[in-house]
Amino acid sequence: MMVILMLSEKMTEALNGQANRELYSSYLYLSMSAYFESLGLRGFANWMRVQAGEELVHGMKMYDYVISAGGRGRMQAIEAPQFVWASPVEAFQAVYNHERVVTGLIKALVGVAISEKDKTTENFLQWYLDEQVEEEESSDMVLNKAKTVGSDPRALAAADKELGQRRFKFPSGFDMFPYGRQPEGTTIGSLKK
Ligand code: OFO
Repeated sequence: MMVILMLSEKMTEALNGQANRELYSSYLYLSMSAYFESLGLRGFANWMRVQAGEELVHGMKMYDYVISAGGRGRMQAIEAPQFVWASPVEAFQAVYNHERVVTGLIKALVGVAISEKDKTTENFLQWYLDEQVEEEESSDMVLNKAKTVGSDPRALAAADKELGQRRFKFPSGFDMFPYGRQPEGTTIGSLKK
């Protein structure tokens, strides 16, 4: 397939940089999932693992966009995330804070698209802006839940059960493996009970 080069160098670099941050987000949430696993809170671990899957998709969606616009994906080192948190509340507070930072990064990326007069990329980034609204809302909701639960063991067990219900879903139209059909059973997000 012939691709018309559409992205400026600056735009390509900025998109590759954000794809890296999305993968970092995935890594951060996977680290939190491992933290909750270590506490025996598998529902909390599930919520974080689904979140990690979503961030991976955000990064891949950006990577695919760079390619479809004639650019080249550039892999860079992914920063090591934090390893331990003082409490579930502290971890969820960190999720909320992180999402606020990411919203700022996406807005800055929109700023690059505007300065590069790149309307197509600006439109593409609208999906990420909408996603950030959802992510800030959902992380705030879970943070409040964790605060309410505190250290009450029964409330913690109930919240763990509830967060264990979260399931991963690919965004509509997104193909994680665009090079051909994958074997059955290769879905992200299935958690052994
Ligand atoms: Fe990629 O949305 Fe959260 O960070």
